[in-house]
Amino acid sequence: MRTNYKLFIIALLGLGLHVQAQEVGLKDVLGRYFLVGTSLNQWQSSLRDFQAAPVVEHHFNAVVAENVMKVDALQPASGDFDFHHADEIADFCKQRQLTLIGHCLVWHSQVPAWFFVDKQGQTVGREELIARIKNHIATVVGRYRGRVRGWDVVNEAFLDDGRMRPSPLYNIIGEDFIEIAFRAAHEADPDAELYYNDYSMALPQKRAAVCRMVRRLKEKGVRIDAVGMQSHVGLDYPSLADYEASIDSFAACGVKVMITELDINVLPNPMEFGGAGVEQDFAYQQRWNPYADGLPQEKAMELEQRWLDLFDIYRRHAAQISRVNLWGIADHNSWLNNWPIHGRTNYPLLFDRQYKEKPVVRKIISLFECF
Ligand code: 9MR
Repeated sequence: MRTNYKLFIIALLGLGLHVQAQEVGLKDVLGRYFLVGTSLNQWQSSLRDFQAAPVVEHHFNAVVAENVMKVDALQPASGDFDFHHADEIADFCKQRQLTLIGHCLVWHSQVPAWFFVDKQGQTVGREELIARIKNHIATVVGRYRGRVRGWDVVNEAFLDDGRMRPSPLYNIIGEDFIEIAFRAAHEADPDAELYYNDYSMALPQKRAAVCRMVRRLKEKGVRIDAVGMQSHVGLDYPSLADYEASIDSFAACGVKVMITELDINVLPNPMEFGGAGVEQDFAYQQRWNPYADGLPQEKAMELEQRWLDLFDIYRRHAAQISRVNLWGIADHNSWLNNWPIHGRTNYPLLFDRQYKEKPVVRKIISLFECF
């Protein structure tokens, strides 16, 4: 009887410990090594989607605006800035003591049409475009000085083969636009960290091109603190070896590495698909949307293993990494339900469509607990 009683107490204690362990959030454990972030859409940061905030508070210590700090949101018309939604996310972070990361100052995409044309509708001249970039950066970075820890200054300037992307930025200004943007951001907030951010960063040619750029900026005395590997990955791409090699290469250039937009695409895709270029758009066919009613057990296991493989890399490279950031909280938030094919059901994030954590969250935490 006495033994049974003891066993009962031990079981109760065990249960207590278990419940306590369940309460630890990602940031409580992984946060010992790097920032743990998520992107937020405007419904979440304005609390219209009220389910997101408690998850953010429990699991994350850093936040990025998914869209509201991009050029089209902030300066829809020339000189006409709209900070309403960006201020909302800045307040969201301030109230919860979350680190806010700015995304993004210079990008070829999500730029309003006026930005690259003059009053006659012709391609804008080099000096005028430089002036527009400088003005945008000075205004935006200046406004959030002291509130944004660091900025994705330039986003996606390279093609996957390592050549410069032939965007209006490059075509009109030349590769100098990168240096100009970094210098302008530093001038507007000398304390802000400055990052270069891109996708497909495990590709050797792209990795080499970004390393060359980082070294050149550093030689010229231009501030650059980190390289962001977006990490929109699939179940079987990129290879873990290539991915790890990129972390090592960027770190060897003397910058920190940030995993900035992590998600895992579990859906089959057309052969021609690749990278994360938003211009890709394929017609919907049933065969590209096989898991509309749920992920089969086998796929779920494969997905879980992929998460653990990635987080094991982050664990082993923790000294080189300063932030791991998910691109969204829950599966229904993800852009991957609509890209590169509209209207699919994808499972790319760590929380399900009810904002419930997936079992892999505890496994990731355990991985770092025994570190
Ligand atoms: O997730 C963003 C999606 O809501 C937008 O429609 C899209 C438009 O460009 O941008 C998505 O975020 C992108 C990020 O800003 C830069 N890297 C690629 C991301 C996914 O496209």
